Amino acid sequence: MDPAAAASCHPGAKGEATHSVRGPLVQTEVTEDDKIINGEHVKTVVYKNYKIDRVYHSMEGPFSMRPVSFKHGSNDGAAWITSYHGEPVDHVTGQPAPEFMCHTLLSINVPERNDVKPYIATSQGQSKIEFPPGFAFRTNDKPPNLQLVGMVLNNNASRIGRTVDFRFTIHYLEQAAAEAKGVQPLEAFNVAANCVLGGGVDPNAFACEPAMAQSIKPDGNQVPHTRHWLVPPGRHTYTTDVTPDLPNFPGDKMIHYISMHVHPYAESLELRDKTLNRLVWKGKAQQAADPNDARILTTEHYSNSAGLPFVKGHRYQLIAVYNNRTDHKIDAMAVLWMFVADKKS
Ligand SMILES: [Cu+2]
Repeated sequence: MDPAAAASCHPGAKGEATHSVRGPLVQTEVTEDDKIINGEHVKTVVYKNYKIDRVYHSMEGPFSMRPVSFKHGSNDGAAWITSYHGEPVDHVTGQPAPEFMCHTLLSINVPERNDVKPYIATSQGQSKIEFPPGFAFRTNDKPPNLQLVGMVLNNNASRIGRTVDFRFTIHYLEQAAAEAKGVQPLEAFNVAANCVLGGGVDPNAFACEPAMAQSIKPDGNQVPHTRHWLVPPGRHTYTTDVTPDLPNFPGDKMIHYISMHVHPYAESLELRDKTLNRLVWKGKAQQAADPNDARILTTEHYSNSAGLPFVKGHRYQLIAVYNNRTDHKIDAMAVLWMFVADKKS
């Protein structure tokens, strides 16, 4: 399998890559542990010694991708993940180094489709996903297909000559414990801003200039699309009808967790129920104050046991706002990572 394809950062709802990498795949030293702390299974993995010697824009940085398993999963490999924390840390001090975060992923290879499907992702602005009480993401995937990915970003030239590790901490329950506690399983998918490069008009997308040639994909009508585009200076709103990319669930669902993936200079990302003309959820991104410092400080997330309705058959729209405060074009993406469960009647 082409490692570049395998490490595609942010596949769409149907599993296709939303942007592909051109960064080098590196073999790092790895330490791993899987133990019980306060009655909970805790898996830790550290990928060590990523050398950062220059600017790496989105998807250009060195990355590692290795199989992962859960020692205390059930016989069929099932592990119920209650929280996932993935972040770069300084190799020497062990302190978080969020400025070097492109993304981390818990993902699954789908060899028969030569594809990768991310389940859980963190990126600059949020390094920890903690599902609300009573909910967990259940995976019964095993190595070699279940993988952890860590990728470096360095948008700011002044911060070169550093070494970082990627540290993953995953809390999980085994099947019997999840059943005993009545934990509800979450299903993962994502919705992404999608732009059209020309050659046709797609009412679901907006027109854009692509950020990377590698991430351009033709749609069913051979119209080139990308989910990794360039934003000119100034404030811009990008609207995508994400309905065609939604999973075909058998019925209504409830959304219990949403996290954002955006690039520096993003202002907000919102999901709207177009059928009801109603806001579902809106998250904001907080940026570094200095317009020359391309860095996200925080992104908002949604986490709630009660949940938000996700209605089968409704049309959904994603609205991304970028405020490019520089004098040059910047790269952009806009993805919402969604976790849904069956609606309890
Ligand atoms: Cu991205």
